[in-house]
Amino acid sequence: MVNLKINGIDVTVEEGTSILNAARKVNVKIPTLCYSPDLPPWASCGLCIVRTGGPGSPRMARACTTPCENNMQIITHDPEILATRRTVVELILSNHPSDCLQCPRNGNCELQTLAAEFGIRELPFKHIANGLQIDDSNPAIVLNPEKCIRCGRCVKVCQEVQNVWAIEFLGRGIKGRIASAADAPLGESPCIKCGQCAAHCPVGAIYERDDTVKVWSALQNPDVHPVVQIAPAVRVALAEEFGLPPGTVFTKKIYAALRRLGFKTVFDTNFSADLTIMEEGTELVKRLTTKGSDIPLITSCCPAWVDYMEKYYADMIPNFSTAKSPQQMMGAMIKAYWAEKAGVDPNKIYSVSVMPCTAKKWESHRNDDMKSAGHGFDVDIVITTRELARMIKQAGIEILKLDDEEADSPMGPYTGAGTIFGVTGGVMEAAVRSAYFLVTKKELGDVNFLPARGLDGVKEAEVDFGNGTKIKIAIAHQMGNIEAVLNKIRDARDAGKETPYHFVEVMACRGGCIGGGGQPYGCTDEVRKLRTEGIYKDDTQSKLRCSHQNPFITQVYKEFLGEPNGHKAHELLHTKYVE
Ligand code: HC1
Ligand code: SF4
Repeated sequence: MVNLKINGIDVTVEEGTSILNAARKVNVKIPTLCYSPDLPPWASCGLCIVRTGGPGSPRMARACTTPCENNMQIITHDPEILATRRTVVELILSNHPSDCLQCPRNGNCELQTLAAEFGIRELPFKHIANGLQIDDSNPAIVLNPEKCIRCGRCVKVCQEVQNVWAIEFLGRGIKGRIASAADAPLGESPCIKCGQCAAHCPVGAIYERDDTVKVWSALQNPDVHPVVQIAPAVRVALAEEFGLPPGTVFTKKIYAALRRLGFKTVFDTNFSADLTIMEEGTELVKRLTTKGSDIPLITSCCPAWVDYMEKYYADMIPNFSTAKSPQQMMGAMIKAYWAEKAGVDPNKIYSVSVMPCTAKKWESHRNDDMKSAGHGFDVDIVITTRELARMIKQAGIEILKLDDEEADSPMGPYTGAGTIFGVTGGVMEAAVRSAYFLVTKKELGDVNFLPARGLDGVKEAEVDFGNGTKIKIAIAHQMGNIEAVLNKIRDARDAGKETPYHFVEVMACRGGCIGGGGQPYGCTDEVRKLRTEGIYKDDTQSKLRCSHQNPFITQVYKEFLGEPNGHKAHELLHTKYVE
């Protein structure tokens, strides 16, 4: 351990702890712009300078990259340090547009907050505009290089965390900027639309495509029947936008707020997650029991992962589950099944989904399979958790004061298995709960499948069905962790050896969808853990915890779909992939 003083307060930290994190331990906040707990520190912005030799000492260091040493006397705030930080902020502002009122990050921009905290009223430096154009060629995210402060967070997360390398630094000095690889339009880059760059950008340089105006106009059109679904992970994060802690399970208030916004029918993606388990679980059991099948089966409900696999691992397309994602299954069921049942003209339905994810915007229009009900796209538009929060605020809805409401039937009620889709390992755990039943015709005693849980980048386990069937599984989340798993599968296949896994779950974002690129800002592992706890709380509080037990799932198969993996299910609920 290392002992030091920070502003005169004794601190003991583990060796290797940065001054920045040691200061946080004693509740001293040192300002930063380039630092994110998700990323390796790289001392680019210069805001975190501190004095390391006690009051008045000339020894200065950057707190984010400097490890604590015994007997250090850190001073984090004095007039000279404050003046230096102020100059750093002023220099950044001199090359940054001052249109805060029209900026997508107005009100939650880290630079704006710093400018307010430093009380900056006028700039001592000449303002220099770069004259760079907005790139809105990507279906999920928008890049405004004019607003880039060159903190590097987006580049680091895209390259080092996601291993995609869709964006990079171009130019030097004041001409330096972020751009998509080779300066091509972002829509033509290798970007997989995960939105992690937007989630980590401290300012308005990369943000989700805003589709709220389209939703508002549908809600105001008397000829339209607006229907909405909400994803598993939205319910444990939206409350953060209204001042409640991460992990607050907010489902029934969200249903109520959606009706106040004008949605006539409110469904829950958790229901179609249960449906996905029926389709994917059946597909798994079929592949395990049919000689010559492509094993492992790999999950396909994460669209950023689908995009990645089509771009980089197209030889593994046969291993991909053909089951559509819960979002797309719900879209198809709304227009093909529910419309007729409810006596609503499917051509008048405007189907909105609220997702923690920016890539879902792309998924909804991915190919013609997404028009399976025959009435335009099955999901017309996707908004993120952040966009829904803005809509609720614009409408003046005091969500905290609303009475709880239920979703509509039959595609609202869900089981605990549906809700855990929102965390890494959740699809696997939900599948195991039902696959056990499908294989053995017996219910699992303890449905908690603990090896699937937690933030380890790759989790491996064996599932014993107790009837002689044992399968090996792997769960990977955060794109950068996936290559190792895929290469292991590919190498075994190419060498004609036995597959290392039978079933693999992949989610592009760290922690799964609870850490999605469209979730409220400020997602760290601490936040991920709290949102995850919220998801498991929702699971354990559910009366039914296995998808096959959902009586409304039984109903839709009986009334409409027939058998899991049957003809109608294939038409509506399955898809194809292309190289
Ligand atoms: Fe997800 Fe899924 S869990 S992909 O993470 O399979 O976005 O929440 O909606 O579709 O259900 C996201 C979350 C979500 C789908 C489900
Ligand atoms: Fe990279 Fe994801 Fe951002 Fe695309 S959306 S640029 S893949 S971080």
